[in-house]
Amino acid sequence: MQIETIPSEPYNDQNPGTSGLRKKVKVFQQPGYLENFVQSIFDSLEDFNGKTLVLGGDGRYFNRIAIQIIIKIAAANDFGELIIGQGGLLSTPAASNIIRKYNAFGGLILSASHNPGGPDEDFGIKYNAGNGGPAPEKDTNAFYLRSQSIDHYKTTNIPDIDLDTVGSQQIDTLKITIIDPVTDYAELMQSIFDFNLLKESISSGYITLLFDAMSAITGPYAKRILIDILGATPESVINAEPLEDFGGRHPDPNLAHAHELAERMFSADAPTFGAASDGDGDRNMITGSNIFVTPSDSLAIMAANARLIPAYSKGLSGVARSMPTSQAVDRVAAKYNIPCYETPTGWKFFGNLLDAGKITLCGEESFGTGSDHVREKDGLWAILFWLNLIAVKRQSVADIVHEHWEKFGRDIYCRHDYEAVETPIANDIVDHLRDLLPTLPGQVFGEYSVKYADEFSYEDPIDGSISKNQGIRIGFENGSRIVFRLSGTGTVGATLRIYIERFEADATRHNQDAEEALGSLIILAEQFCEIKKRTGRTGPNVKT
Ligand code: VG1
Ligand code: CO
Repeated sequence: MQIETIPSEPYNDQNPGTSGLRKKVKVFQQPGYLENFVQSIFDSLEDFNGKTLVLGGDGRYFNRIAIQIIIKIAAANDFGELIIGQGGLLSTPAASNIIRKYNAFGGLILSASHNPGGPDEDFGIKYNAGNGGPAPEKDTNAFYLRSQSIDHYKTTNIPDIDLDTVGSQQIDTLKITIIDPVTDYAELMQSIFDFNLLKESISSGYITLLFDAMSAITGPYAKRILIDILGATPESVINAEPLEDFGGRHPDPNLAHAHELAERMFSADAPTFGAASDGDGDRNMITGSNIFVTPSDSLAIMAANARLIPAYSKGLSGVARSMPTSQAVDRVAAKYNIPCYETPTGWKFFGNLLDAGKITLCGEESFGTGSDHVREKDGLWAILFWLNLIAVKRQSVADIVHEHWEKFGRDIYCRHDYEAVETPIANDIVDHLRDLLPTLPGQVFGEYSVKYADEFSYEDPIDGSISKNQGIRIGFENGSRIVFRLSGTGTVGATLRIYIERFEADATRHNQDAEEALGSLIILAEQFCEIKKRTGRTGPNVKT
């Protein structure tokens, strides 16, 4: 193996966002662009000589090409072993598991998650550390800093590697191992849930299910686990073949994008349980016959019932949610007297709490839930959790949700996304909101009087690091909240997310439509941020 040093010029836009570096494929295809970023990561890390790097992605367009490029750079940088998912495929949670299980130094995950794929769409890359979790901010800041002054990268003259044949090969000092992407993950799931009970519940017909893999990474995982192991019918998994362009759709599991699933679940012959996952397999959408479970409620329900699942039978050490996620899980934590942490958006902020054993479950309003079994959110894990709950409780999804609301009250919730807003307009909106904050406390808007108005800043309880500017929050005396933040995963302009919630204790009012129940807060949010006025738009692109 001959090592070559290739001169290159820095790109000024390689600042990772909420979850890695995401750009249009065309941006990644520029000469040296991917190479610079990968070399910047390796230049920022220490003591990995001879150690193992895990490599895999969600199979989107450019995945295979990127993997071949990265293999050569990793070889030149003196890694000892590369563990790669067959076909270059690994779901994000599966990659996290493999890093942990095989004591790897870290891993590179190639994905732009729920963003569309194809030659004119998105690609992404992120580094996960030895705990299996996304690199913390101090590392991603270091990668960015290095990328701004990089003047060369290292590569090798080894030929392209056959990614499709499972097995190991040795090239000089480098071992390359191609593994089945599903096996380790399926074993992990089997160690967490009651697979025998699930098999019985499915074979007896008590549970009928429909899973939409959205032509993304979870197809092979769902086929193996739900069909081969648990015995669901082949028709239970739809859009199961991973496609480079996700069939031209957004692999985003919500009622708008998973419309085939949504139609079936809200029809007369709906299965008992329906679910979907995203491009890289870390998100989940939970539905039951004629009911959609908001991700914030799902987290709270999982926390309240965790003891019914074998792996969590001893209870939870604590829970955490991202700041814009509804306060439903806080009520569960308070009732069971366990700690509840509020972190900024993005899974990297849960890592320290999970590593320190402070929390067992965590989640985000953006269809993400997970536990200490890996260091990523985990779509199929959440789905198996719900299936296991249904099987133990012998209740429908709707009954489980309604019973939870009766016990804890309902945190009525919605999120409105205004996508691809011109960046200067979006920045003006945020500046305007910042100016407004000091004037708001004490002001009364109808039934809502402002209790606090601030910009969320987080001090990590484990390492003391501080993350500022993590979203603007306006909280009311009755516990309602409006939160504004700009997305850190988009690739075009800026996306403004508006998160709105209100608590409803009265069980006779639990079955309201969220948009209606939150109507006056939605009007207030516009009054504060003026997004419609400033963009001329009539409403959000996506409501979840
Ligand atoms: C979004 C979600 C956030 C999630 C992130 C990565 O980030 O809001 O909760 O952690 O995506 O998820 P943002 O900055 O666009 O709001 V994934 O499945 O895209 O890796
Ligand atoms: Co994802």
